Order: sequence, then C-alpha cells, then structure tokens
Amino acid sequence: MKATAKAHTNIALIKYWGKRDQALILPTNNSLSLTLDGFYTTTTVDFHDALTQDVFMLNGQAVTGEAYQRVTKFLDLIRNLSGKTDLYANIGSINEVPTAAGFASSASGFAALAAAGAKAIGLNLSDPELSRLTRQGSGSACRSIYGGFAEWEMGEKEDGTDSYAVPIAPREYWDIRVAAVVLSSTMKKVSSRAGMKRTVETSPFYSGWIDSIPNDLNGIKVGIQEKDFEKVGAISEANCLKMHATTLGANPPFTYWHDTTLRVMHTVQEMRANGIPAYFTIDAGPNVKVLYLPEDEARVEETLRNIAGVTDVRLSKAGPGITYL
Ligand code: 2P0
Repeated sequence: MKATAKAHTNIALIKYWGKRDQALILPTNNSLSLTLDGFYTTTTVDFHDALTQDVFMLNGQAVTGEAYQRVTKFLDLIRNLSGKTDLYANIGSINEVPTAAGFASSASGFAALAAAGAKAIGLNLSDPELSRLTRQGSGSACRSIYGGFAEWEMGEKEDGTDSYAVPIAPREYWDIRVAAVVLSSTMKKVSSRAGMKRTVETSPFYSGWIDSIPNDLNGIKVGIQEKDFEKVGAISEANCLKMHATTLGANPPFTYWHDTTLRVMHTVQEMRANGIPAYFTIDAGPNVKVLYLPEDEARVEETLRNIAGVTDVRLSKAGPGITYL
C-alpha cells in the first residue's frame, strides 16, 4: 500500500484571499493560477499494519508539532474516504520549494500528499475528486492537480462538494515564463492563513476586492484564449495589487512587502516603459514573481539580478499536473 506522487507549485494570477468556511477551506472567490515546473514536492505514502501512528519525514527530518498535525489530520480524510480508518503511514516528502517565503510550498506539498495518499490506500479518484480532497489540506493546492492554467471554482454548496479546480489550458498551450525573485529567506510574520482571515474580518476594502473579481476573471480568461500576454499580465498585476491593498485596511494593518519588494515592482514597471513586456505578482510574502515571454528571458533575468537586495532569481516554465512515480 505504497505510492509516490510529484506535484508542482502554482502561482495565482487571480488570487485566493479569504475563506467562507475555515474548516472545509471554502473560498470567498474563484482564483486562477499557472502551475510552475521549477518548484515541486515529491511524496511517498506507505500505509502499514504495523504502525500505531503516522510518521512524517520532510527532507529527511522528522516533523512534529503543528505541521505534523496538519498532515495527519489530512490523512484522516483519506482514511475516512477509504473506510480503512485503522491504518497509519510512513510519509516521506522532498520539497524543492523554499518554504514560507512567499512560495506556496503548501500547494505542491498537499497536492503530492493527497495524490500519493489516495493512491496508496486504493482510492481511485478522478481529477475533480482529487482536487476537492486536496483543497481540504490547503486551498491553493487544489489548483496544482493540473498543469498549465487552472481555475478553482469556489462553489456554492455548504458542504464544499462543488468547490474544486478545473483545467483551463495545458502547459503546452502557451510558453509563458515566470521569474521567482528571491529577496529574503526570513520567515514571514503573518501566515497566509492568518492574514486572509484578519483581512476578511476587519478590512473595509475587502468588499471592493470581492466585487472586482468577476471582471478580472473574465478578462484573464479572454486573455489566455487570445494569447494576449499584455492583457494577462496587466490583469494579474492589478489583481495582486488589489489583494495586497486589502491588508493595509485590516486591523491591525499589515503588509507582506519589504523595501526590496517595492524596488522590484518599480523595476518591472520600468522594464515595461523600456519596451519589455513583464508583469509582477506577489503572494503572502516579500518575494516577487515576474511574468515574461521566452524571447525576453535574458534581459529580464539580468535586470532582476542587478537589483540591490535580490539574492536569487529562479526561472520557471509552465509545469505539469500530478504525476505518479
Ligand atoms: C493564492 N495565496 O491564490 C493566494 C494568494 C497567497 C496569496 O493561497 O489556508 O496556503 O492553506 O488554504 O492556500 C496561500 O494560502 O492557504 C494562498 P490555506 P494557502 O495562491
């Protein structure tokens, strides 16, 4: 009863930022992402009669505490689905994602765990079923079931059965690149989970954010359909700025941006003024991701590497969905 799965992280172009149900992880709006080939997690789940509890090793180290509880609670969902509630597992994960610095390691992490766990215990899930399961580990992870562009449909039902991601376009459809600009390896002060909750509960800007989503979603889907890079980039950048604006209105207010974050944002806008179509997006951390086209790769990379305070630039293409090894 053993399976290994590999999942890639994804970057949201239309952000998920808020829950209507904390326990089931049901979002307040649809989101849309691009799966990346550069950052991934490989996880093996091995269910064993002889075990009396789950054992979770991340990059070769035993994990305890809150991170362990999140994993074992998630495996409970898989055990309950399969009816095999008395089985425990050895879980081994290798993470090729810099953790907790604005890169969604939980996205590739829970997608790989869900896929490997479900397969190991003998569940035969469709992609939407796997996405729905994955969502309950970490919201953004439900989009990593698919390669290329994916949309997480928020759904309407209280039980969450209609809240899962669907594919929008496979990775081969369009060669869009993403540069992950690394500024700082320090852990962020407000987790995305806590940050979105505080924003929903206290930010007067939150209703404006929600009202603006349908237009952004429609626009970006047209942009993807027409392979209109300027349109996709401009909507992504604007959507990111709106998401981050909601945090400034929260109580207490907060921001994920550092001084170098702003420097990178300005540099990207300057590149555009100089004729290079490049657009930024930022998640719940200080790092910046820059969207660009293959023909501009060398100039974009060089420009980003020369910004004071930038420690690394990692280039990525669109990535695949779940694979089993
Ligand atoms: C996203 N983020 O759409 C947004 C944009 C961060 C900013 O999804 O509580 O780790 O596990 O559902 O998925 C980060 O939040 O939160 C995130 P949980 P998650 O990618």
